[in-house]
Amino acid sequence: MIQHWDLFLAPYKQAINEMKVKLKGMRGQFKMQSEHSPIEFVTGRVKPIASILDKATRKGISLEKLEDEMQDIAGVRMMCQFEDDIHKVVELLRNRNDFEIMEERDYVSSRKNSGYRSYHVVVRYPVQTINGEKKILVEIQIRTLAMNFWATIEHSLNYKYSGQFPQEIKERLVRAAEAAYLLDAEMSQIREEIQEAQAIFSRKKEMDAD
Ligand code: 0O2
Ligand code: 0O2
Repeated sequence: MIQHWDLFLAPYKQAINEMKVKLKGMRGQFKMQSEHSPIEFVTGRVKPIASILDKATRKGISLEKLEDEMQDIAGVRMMCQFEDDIHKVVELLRNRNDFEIMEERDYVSSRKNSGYRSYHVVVRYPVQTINGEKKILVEIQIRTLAMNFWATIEHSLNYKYSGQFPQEIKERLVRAAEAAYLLDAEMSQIREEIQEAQAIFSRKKEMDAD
């Protein structure tokens, strides 16, 4: 039994704070080089105790095993403008050596039945404490702004209906997820066309200068 939640959750809080600084730092580096940043913004949270207990009951995880078996007590979210950026962010994470990737779950290429799309990377992040190093599981969710819009609203409706959506709402949410998917696809296409136009324009400028 966990007697002191504050003590148990302290390294998770530290991990989130440190990771947010590091991941936001990557965005800063892209900006400094005047490059498009595949990272739009980063958020993080430690799961509230009530949600930890709910999930433990739902998944049959005993409290002694929370540390090893609940992967999202610490959660970081990275939002991207374009779907392509998600893969760039995953690659950036794979190339880092300040944490170890344990698992990847790709709900971008195969969405969940609910309509949920996102790329999940579970890492083991070492936190330095006064009692030595402690490795913490952190779930990083990487998604576009459109995927995040859908997930945020679906998540809040979930609370209202306690996860038991009427069939009609379920179908509408799947249709809304499809609309978010089309929005991402359209934005990517517009972006490609702008990039092509820019490339043609700069080639023309170079030729005119010769
Ligand atoms: P709720 O209930 O969703 O409203 P800062 O240090 O100022 O940059 P701050 O204030 O610590 O940031 O918050 P941050 O990091 O910007 O965002 C925390 C938010 O993360 C939460 O807000 C949620 O919107 C979001 N979040 C919720 N669930 C998850 C999750 O599973 N994983 C991740 N990574 N983020 C989540 P609230 O107000 O805590 O919660
Ligand atoms: P929170 O803090 O309320 O967001 P499970 O929890 O059984 O679905 P598992 O195996 O723990 O699944 O991992 P999964 O599905 O890869 O990731 C779980 C987290 O992904 C959820 O955390 C959500 O943040 C997000 N997620 C997964 N499916 C959906 C979905 O259909 N809709 C939305 N909005 N988010 C989803 P929690 O536990 O719900 O916590």
